[in-house]
Amino acid sequence: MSSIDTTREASTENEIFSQPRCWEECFKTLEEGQQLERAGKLFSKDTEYLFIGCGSSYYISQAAAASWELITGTRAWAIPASELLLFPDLVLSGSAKCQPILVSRSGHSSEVVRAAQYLEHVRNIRTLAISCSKHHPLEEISASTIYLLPADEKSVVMTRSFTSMLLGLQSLAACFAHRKEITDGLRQLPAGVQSILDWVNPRIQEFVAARTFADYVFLGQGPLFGIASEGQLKIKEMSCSFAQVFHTLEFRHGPKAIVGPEILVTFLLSETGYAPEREVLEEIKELGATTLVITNQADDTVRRQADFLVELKLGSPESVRLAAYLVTCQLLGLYTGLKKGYDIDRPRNLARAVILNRNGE
Ligand code: F1P
Repeated sequence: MSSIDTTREASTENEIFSQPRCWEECFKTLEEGQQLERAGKLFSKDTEYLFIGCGSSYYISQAAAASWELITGTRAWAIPASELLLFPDLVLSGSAKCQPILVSRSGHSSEVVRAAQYLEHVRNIRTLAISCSKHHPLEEISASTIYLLPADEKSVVMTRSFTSMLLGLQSLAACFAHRKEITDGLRQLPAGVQSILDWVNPRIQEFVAARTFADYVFLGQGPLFGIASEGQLKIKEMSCSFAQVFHTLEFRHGPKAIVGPEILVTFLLSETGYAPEREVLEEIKELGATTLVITNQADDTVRRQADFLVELKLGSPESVRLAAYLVTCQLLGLYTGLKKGYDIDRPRNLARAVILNRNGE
């Protein structure tokens, strides 16, 4: 199959495995439409960048804001759209000029649409949106929209749309900051992650089939905190299991009270914080947890402490490896949900977007 077939029935599983091909198509649409250069025209140097979204799109915003600072050196942060709607002065208090970037797969999530209306019409601030579809209220309100149509999904659960919009925003940062090595690193990801998917898939299926967990903890620092947040959401959405997220070193300060062999603790080990994060891994393994570790390169200590180890072995700069960390978490959610007999394509209590009526209900 050469291009992405979005006409077939919802299939979260296919959408997870389509990611490397989908990313290549998204990079093409960004280049062909000169979308990054056009979006960059909205930006000026003395600006701070505010990433806004809901659900998975809020976690994209967290990872994108951290990547943005690492790649461009300019201040960036992320908030859920509801914070801007309920505490606008708390969010927009600073004196510095702020460039809002609104993230939404559908462009229909009411809180994100209302955040755009508030910024454009009340605060007279020009906004940039990024989305995987067209013809929606967000594009009508935002000054400019980046489209990643190949990444759109039939499923309720966001998988390739998450990673594609994150890669799109990292590409925008690299373009804006003229960081060619980052752009090159991003373009190498599809091939690198295809081999990771091929290696991880049969092994994580076996791991999930052989063990049952009462609770799931995801740990990550810096730009990996947004990815760890999405990892816990995938377990919740796809398997209706309890799952929590913490900054890795924060897990010591109380939450480790829950640790036992029935708890799966997933470590997204960064290169920058490798040594202190590894110490937490040793300590939590000592307390009896079952551990899943994702890292770029492991040493013997990590190899000994991991019940399940994924080494990404990617040559690209650390800041652009984030999407590669997530695919294992997506597969963990998928196979745990299937094992518990859930219909992954029709997750309990969820819709593709949260659309509220006028009274906000
Ligand atoms: C955001 C979102 C999804 C979530 C669910 C409801 O949608 O919260 O992250 O998984 O599907 O909608 P969007 O604004 O990105 O379309």
